[in-house]
Amino acid sequence: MTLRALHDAARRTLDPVHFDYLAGGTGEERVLADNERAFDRYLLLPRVLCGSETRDTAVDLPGARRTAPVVVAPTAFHRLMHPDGERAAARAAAAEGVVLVTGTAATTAVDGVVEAAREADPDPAVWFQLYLHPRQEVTEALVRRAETAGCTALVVTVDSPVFGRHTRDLRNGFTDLPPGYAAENMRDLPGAPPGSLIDIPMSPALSWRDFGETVRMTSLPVLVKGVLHPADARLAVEHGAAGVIVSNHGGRQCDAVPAAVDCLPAVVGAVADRVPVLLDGGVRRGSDVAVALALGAAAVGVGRPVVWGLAAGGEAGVRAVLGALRDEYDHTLALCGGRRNTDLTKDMIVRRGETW
Ligand code: FMN
Repeated sequence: MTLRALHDAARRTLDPVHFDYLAGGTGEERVLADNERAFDRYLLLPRVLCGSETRDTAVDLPGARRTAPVVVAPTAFHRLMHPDGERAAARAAAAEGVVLVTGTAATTAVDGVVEAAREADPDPAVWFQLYLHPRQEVTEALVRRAETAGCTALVVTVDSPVFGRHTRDLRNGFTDLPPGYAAENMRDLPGAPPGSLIDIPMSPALSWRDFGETVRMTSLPVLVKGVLHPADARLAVEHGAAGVIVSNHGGRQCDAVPAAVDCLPAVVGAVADRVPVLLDGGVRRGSDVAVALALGAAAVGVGRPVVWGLAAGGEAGVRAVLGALRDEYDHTLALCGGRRNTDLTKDMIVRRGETW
């Protein structure tokens, strides 16, 4: 099945309110649309007679050597989308040999997610996405939970000082999880109430100092997710980040920011000589993966399409999405004369309508 077919199947399968939660963005959804559209403005300029029969798409990321430069981005509440929820996504990502990022807002606790990944691969790469809590002991409890579960890296999301105003959710009155579902990682934390949607910590008063303290409380590599400004990328590295993820949260936070891929080159210029730079937002085709890599990304994150697959077909649906992206990416790499990811370089990018 194509990604588009999986999207349509997800829409048919899901409760319309839950589909809107998945599909929607903030404001007039301008950034949501632009994330995808922006990829149409970058074209690949292939090299010829320099390829090989087989290609090596393996990538070294913090805490993980994986078979493809694709990461499952953290998306909340998988059990709303499929009864097997995060476990199905984790098995699929592990089977496909890619990193899965599970989140603070998962409806399955992180130990269950890693356990499911191990069913498919005894040595999986599961990263834990963390929202820093204004109370450090709560953040620390979450970090210990991720370490004990066997996560190989942490991802601190920094683009959410306050909740995004998701237009469709506000219209639908979707402001908390239905009974029977909870943000399971938030359960039984020191001083924190049992986990519901509104308990996910967000605070506009957090600072790079809080990030630095989080880096110091663990021996795991810590990536920063949600950076658009190159100055913030530099600050992240100065405070110990092991990687930077360029992201506008899939158009779910501020509706007046640039498309994620348009922010990538400046962040690459600022820090890619020191740490890997990843990108998420609008990646829908293997050629989008190739464009991001040519612009200097080490890997890309994929959010909504993974959940389309989950909703449409559980573990098999997620595998179909990841497999299609990997296959299309490998095909594009071959068409561009590449043998490995690093053969995609910036001189192979042109902007639509511009000559060079
Ligand atoms: N990012 C986080 O850091 N933490 C989250 O809990 C989280 N939940 C999300 C839930 C949904 C339904 C969606 C669509 C995105 C969420 N994101 C979250 C953002 C994704 O990690 C990622 O940045 C975004 O989806 C990438 O864009 P794409 O959906 O176009 O691939």
